[in-house]
Amino acid sequence: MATPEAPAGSTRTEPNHGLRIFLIWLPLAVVADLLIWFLWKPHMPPGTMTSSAEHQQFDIAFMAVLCAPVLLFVWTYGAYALVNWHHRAGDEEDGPPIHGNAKIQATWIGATAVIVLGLFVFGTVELIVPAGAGAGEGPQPIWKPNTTNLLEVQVIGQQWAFTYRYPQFGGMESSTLFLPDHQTVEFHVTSLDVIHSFWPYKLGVKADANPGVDNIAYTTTQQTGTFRVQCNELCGLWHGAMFNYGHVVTRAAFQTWARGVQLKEARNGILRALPPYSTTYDPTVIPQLGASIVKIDGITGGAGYYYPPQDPVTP
Ligand SMILES: [Cu+2]
Repeated sequence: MATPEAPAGSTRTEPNHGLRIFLIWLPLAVVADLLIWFLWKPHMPPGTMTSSAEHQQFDIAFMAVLCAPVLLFVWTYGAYALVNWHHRAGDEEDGPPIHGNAKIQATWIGATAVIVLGLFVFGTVELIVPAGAGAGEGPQPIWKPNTTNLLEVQVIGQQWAFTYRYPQFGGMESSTLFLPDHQTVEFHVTSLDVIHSFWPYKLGVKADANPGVDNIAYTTTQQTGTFRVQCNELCGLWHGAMFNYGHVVTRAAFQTWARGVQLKEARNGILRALPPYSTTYDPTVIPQLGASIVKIDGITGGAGYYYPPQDPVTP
């Protein structure tokens, strides 16, 4: 009886495939990460108009820097395997029946554990440091900004418009959101009817607008410019049309605008007709305030636009 020959694979001396794959992967990963960080990051959404937007841009870029080497490793390994380990003509052998490799297993478990646990810590820190990362934290925020100089702006969603109330300017209300530059803003987001979502994405802010709820979100402006405010919660027939534009302007321009609107609304009676400022908004109190209300242009106190889009005093 003939003794079976040892499989050819077991006698062949193999090059150090792991080292080769590593040496192909390493420069690819370094180049990809440098391109992502220095070329792509400055163009990543949501931009740098506010502190929370900039934090989010940093987070997205940082994640991309982590992901690219993983993706490139999979591609490098795949390409290397295709080139070196594909079936060759005339080779009918099976590969050697190997199983278990303590080094590869330990490397795999170690590397994935470090990545996942690292991301857990990173995500937690990034949520806390920018005071809730621009998302609504409810009426009692856990994470607050390190300043008491806050501009309060109440965001009021209704089918299908946003209006903005400024309690520090006599409770005046505007259909356009103006913010001063280099100012920490405390948004109080609420709704008059159904659930909406306040999403000025270039500000890096997104907060649900629920009726009867005061949902607080923070951000700090750091660049002047125009941004779009979009409703981000399906809220009825004209949800898609529920957007308008806001502006971050210089502090002086903001003061001029806000004082102007306050004066105008004091003069034409709107301030008197608006319900007293509170963190949640109930328009049903308006008709109770007196019969003169229906005579005030722009306030119906009923269904529909409670304070309709109009051209505010622009700075
Ligand atoms: Cu909506």
